[in-house]
Amino acid sequence: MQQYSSDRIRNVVLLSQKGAGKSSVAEAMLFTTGSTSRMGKIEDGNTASDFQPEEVSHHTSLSLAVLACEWKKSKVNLIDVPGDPEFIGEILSGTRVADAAVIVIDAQAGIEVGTELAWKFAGQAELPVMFVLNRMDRENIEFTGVVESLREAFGAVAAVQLPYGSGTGFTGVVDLLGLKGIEFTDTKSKVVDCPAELLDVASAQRDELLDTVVAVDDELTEKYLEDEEITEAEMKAALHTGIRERSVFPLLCMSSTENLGSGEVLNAIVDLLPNAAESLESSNGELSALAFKTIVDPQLGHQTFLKVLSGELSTNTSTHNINKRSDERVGHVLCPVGRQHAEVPAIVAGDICTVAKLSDTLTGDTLVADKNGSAVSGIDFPEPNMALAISPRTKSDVDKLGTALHRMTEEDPTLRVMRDQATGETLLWGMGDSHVNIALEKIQQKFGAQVDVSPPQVPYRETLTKTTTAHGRFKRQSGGHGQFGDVTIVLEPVPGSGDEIEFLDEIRGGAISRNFVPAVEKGVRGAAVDGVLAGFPTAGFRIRLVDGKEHQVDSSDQAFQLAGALAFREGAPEARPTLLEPIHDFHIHVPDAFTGAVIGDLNSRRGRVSGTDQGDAGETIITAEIPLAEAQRYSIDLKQMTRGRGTFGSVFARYDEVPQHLQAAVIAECKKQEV
Ligand SMILES: Nc1nc2c(ncn2[C@@H]2O[C@H](COP(=O)(O)OP(=O)(O)OP(=O)(O)O)[C@@H](O)[C@H]2O)c(=O)[nH]1
Ligand SMILES: [Mg+2]
Repeated sequence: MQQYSSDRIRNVVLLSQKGAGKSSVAEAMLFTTGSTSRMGKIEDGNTASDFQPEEVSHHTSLSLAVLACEWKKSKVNLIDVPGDPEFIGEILSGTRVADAAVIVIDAQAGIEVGTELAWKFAGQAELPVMFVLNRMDRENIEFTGVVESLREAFGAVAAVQLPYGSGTGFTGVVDLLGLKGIEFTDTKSKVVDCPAELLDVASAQRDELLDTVVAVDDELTEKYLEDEEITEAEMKAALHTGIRERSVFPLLCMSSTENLGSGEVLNAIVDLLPNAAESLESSNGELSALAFKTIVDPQLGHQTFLKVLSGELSTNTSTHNINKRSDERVGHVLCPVGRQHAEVPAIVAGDICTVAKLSDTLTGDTLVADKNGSAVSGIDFPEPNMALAISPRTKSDVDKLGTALHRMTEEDPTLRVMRDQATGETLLWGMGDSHVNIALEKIQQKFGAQVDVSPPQVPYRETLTKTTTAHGRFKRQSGGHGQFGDVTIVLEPVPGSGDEIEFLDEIRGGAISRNFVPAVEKGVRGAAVDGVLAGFPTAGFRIRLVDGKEHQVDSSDQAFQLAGALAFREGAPEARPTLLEPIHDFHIHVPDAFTGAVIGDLNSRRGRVSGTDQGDAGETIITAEIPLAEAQRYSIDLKQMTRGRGTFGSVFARYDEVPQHLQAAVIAECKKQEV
């Protein structure tokens, strides 16, 4: 691959509803540009983009892929990401390093949930947008209708092409900028006169396009109003400006699987979308490169995707990871085309490459020339919101699972592994059921670790609600030395003290020696770990040690510890023990239309809505408290309720009493599991 200057580079992220055709669009473009010698198919599992085993078996993209190709003396880095929003980590990495987004639309389906999300992701990253109406090889496509609905939803969408027709009729397009026909022949295209039968419609559409385009530039508006001729070059220049400013969004047509129109879309990417030089974050000549994706290959080791944001990155360079404060040696600099790589001597600011075997660098880190460099803003990944408890099936799976989890969390910042201190479970957290299930599949298939999976246990607690005096005596006479300890304690509820257990030594007159007191405390606290209701830790109370007896010879720490434990076990059932459950604060973002349904559902989950606010356009933010026991599957349920449009985050708030009428069921369930 040749070397390109920044102004000859385009970084384009492909976004869409899952399955609209992003990877197929990229595949067609690779073939058209000559990067590949044959076109792969999603169904055959041989596309350049979806090469990971899970992508091949599921016929879908699960991981970001960069596909570099050369077109019209420029380099186009196509960044193909999954359409499934649960793989948001990949999507956010892609939008962070792209300079523009191509939103692919299934021409037959029109605007789908994923199209709205794609628009949102592009907007959040302030990316210029180009729409590509894909699947034009399907029959009966209502081109004008789709364009109208896009305009209604997204504003100044400007069709720069008019398709000859759809299905077998999609044999060419009218280029509305030049008002000429472009016929597709054998995957190449031929410029012809605009077909006579389309001339009227095409002229009317060109006028509409002109209306949108001239609005970008005051001088052009004036010319237009004075009926002066506006040239194709002037239109292109104004379009370019409008696209950069996100005030115009061009639209083109293609069929990726038939490879019709991909050359025209590539032309538009090169001619209309901003180049990397226009999008540089810094004009500083010093090296700074952002790691935006990490692949950990069992054989090849770490492979890091970098976008050079300023300066230049050459092969065999010493760099410094400013986040980790460690030196990193960059060996070969490679331009990725899916799993293939072309080696280059260096890449310039604005370009993307991969490098192998960095030791400390992970996604989000910045590499700079030396210690004086500064970090660029990384990627803001959301917190995962769904967990499953996992455990190795056999001893031989323990190490394999450990390796798998370590590598997979390095690769995917939205995947987390945490040990729940309260339940002792290992929890695998992800962005939803598909995300977590794909991770489980990788654990088993890629790393060969068999795991058992279950919903996470709710870390219930117990507490005491009535002050009770309890007595514990431990006495054993066996041969020589005996064991003796005798204590009286008062168990006193301390509402609102959370997981605290307070201990007060109120022994007066030396009923038991000072040095046995810590043993009593240890005994009571130890017994409280297994609550008397259902075995959950008991807390939120005070232990007052008020009396006791000791034996001159037979008393020991051990005997007093056991006496303390016995006193707790005797007293706690009398102290009206009750069950507590974790309550989480939820922030739920839903389109306005779903607010009622989501709030209704919260009520059925014992949720308490504390407020509703207006979020981004057309979106409501609901804040609510929900008991964790009712929200374990919320990510799946919210997705269903809102047809994939809702998102949420949650944090632990506090423990609350489980309503009395529900306690018996929880206790029975725990007893069943113990058996
Ligand atoms: N008829 C027709 N089918 C297409 C076209 N483009 C893609 N497909 C099919 O649509 C399906 C999904 O295509 P992909 O390229 O995987 O779509 P994607 O947007 O990358 O999907 P995700 O990665 O899952 O989000 C595949 O079965 C493709 O063969 C097209 O232009 N015409
Ligand atoms: Mg794909």
